[in-house]
Amino acid sequence: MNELGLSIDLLEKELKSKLQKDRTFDSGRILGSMCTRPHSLASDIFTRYIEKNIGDPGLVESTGLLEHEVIKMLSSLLLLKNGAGYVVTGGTEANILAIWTARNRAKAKSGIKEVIVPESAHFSFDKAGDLMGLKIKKIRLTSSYQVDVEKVKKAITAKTIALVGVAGTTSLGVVDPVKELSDIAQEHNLYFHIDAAFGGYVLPFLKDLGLKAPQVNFNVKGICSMTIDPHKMGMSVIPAGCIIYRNRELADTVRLGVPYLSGGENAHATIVGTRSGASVLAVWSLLRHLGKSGYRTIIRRCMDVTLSLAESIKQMKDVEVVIDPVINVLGITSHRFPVSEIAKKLRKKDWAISLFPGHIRIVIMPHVYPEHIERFKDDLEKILDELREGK
Ligand code: 0PR
Repeated sequence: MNELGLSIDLLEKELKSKLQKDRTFDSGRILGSMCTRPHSLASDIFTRYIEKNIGDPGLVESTGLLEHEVIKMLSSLLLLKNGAGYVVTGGTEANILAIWTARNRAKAKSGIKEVIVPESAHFSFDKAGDLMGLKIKKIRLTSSYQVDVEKVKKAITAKTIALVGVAGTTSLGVVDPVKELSDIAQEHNLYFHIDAAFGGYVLPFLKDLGLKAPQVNFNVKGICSMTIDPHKMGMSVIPAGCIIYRNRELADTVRLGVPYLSGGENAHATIVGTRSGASVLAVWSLLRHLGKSGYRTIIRRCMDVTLSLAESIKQMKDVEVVIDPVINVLGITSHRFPVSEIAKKLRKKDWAISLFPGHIRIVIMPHVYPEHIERFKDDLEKILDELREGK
């Protein structure tokens, strides 16, 4: 740090030049992110209330009440009446919290406890396992990329404490057979968590759009908790994830008393201490402003673009879709050329795409418009021509 500070003008110039390599969502080149440019209302509210720390609830009592309202609104989207939960930093924190809750619920079990997750589960479960000394057992997928229920059954032992299902997988947007998993969890008294970090804001709207929508909500009785992230398809500002528990008792399993904070007799049940109240207010404002109809409109547009891109890929030679998209996540593969080569060439043409083993993942977020996809398809055709010519 220098002794003397810079003027704001100079600072702004320096910062701008130092940020040159960062990409922006408005460029239309980001096709591999599950985040997007936040809705302008969320950004406005976030900046306006930036100072609020919901980690000291006594200071921001009203924000605390609005956090309850957020949980109530998201619970009702997931068909739950008396849910409990928190706005957290993202899907990772929500998933770690769920596993922490499962671990505490099964404290009496001795030895290294086991958590069963699909092979497609997000790496936040590996983080949870590492942090808590748990064994994360990964179960193979079926040919439809859902977790293999028979293999789940076989993997259960006396040490198993939790079962995880994904509603909108990171790599392909697939939804696991939630009802079957729920039955297994209930039969073996296992904690059952659904990671709907991405799918939670999409799946509830698909039926009204005339699309086939797997049922993922708390009507499935074995579900103990769900992750649903406002900073993904919720279009809010980073950081905003959410954990919804079926009831208060489950949420309190990881509750820790903090008596010295203002307001007295406080408690924390999140991993993070100081928490952004502005984030809570941004999420609240968007839910109130957009309502179901607003979100449905956004999702309709994302799904239209996704389905039309999937159709175009099917028409192209030498590339295929991995599966028909369930939500706005599309996997592109090729039987003729290595996908890693295609991905390399796409990145060279300035497309920010994700490469998974065997496929390229495209996420059609609200910042992706048809004209961007037209450019993407042109580039993909050119790349395929190059590869055919052995370049
Ligand atoms: N659960 C699922 C199903 C996810 O896909 C993700 C992240 C998480 C949990 C974890 O959420 P947080 O990242 O909020 O902790 N999925 C994205 C992914 O790995 C995260 C992401 C977002 C990656 C934006 C890149 C990016 O630009 O692809």
